[in-house]
Amino acid sequence: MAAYGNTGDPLRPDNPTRHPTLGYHKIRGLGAPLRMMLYAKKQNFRHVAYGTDCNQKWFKEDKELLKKKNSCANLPYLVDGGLVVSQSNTCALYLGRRLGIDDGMSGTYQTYNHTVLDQTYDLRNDLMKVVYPFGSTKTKADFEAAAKKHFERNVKTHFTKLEGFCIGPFMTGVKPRSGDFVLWEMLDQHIILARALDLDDWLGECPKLATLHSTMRALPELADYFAAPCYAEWSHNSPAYTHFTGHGDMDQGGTVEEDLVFPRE
Ligand SMILES: N[C@@H](CCC(=O)N[C@@H](CS)C(=O)NCC(=O)O)C(=O)O
Repeated sequence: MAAYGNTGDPLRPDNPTRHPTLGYHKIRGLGAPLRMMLYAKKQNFRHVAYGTDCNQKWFKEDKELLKKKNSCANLPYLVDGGLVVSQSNTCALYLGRRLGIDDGMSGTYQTYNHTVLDQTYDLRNDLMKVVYPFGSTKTKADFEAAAKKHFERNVKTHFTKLEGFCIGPFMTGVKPRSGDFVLWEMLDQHIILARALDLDDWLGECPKLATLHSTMRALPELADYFAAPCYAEWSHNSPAYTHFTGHGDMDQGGTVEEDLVFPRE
């Protein structure tokens, strides 16, 4: 079913730039670490962020085009030439290789990095049951109690595991790897959520994770990313459904399509 190989960009057959495209909802969510990686490496890219017109623009239009190349097409996705990549952790590993972020890791460290991605995904899945009404947290009235329980149980468990797994200052040592970008987003969302609800974020118990978060936040190569609307202004979760956007009630607005071209040093 999959049409592997470099057979032309399905979204933009006449794409003259050869820049990869990153597509995701117009929220932070699973797309944020991938944006961070592209910004960190000053990789020019076409940024597609589906907004309130997502049903038309993603489900009826772009998804149908991408499915012809990759039946697993989903949000987030990357299109790089004729290659369509989906599943957020696969996208992170793809960019890790494509951008050199994961270069030079031995097989052992690649395996550790993969563990970081999967452990972080377990944390993310637990968080989703709290911030969206699709699980047991049906209403906004249930949200605060559910979040408190989430920090006391899930966050404590996942952070403790990750703290024990962290070499420092980043998860597998001196350089931030793909797993660090994905973990950073989850740490940051939890810090902001804890602050909003006046809860303990557990980072006091996890000094290595706290250092990882603050070290990455201070990296000069990420300054543009932290100033960009996709980090500073967009909702953590889909505003139409979530109990927590990170910015109060907000209007997501329509789809954004932009070519991000970074100045060359
Ligand atoms: N396990 C997948 C989950 C992907 C997923 O659930 N994507 C959601 C947004 S977070 C979506 O709206 N997908 C669009 C679709 O189903 O076409 C991943 O990590 O990428």
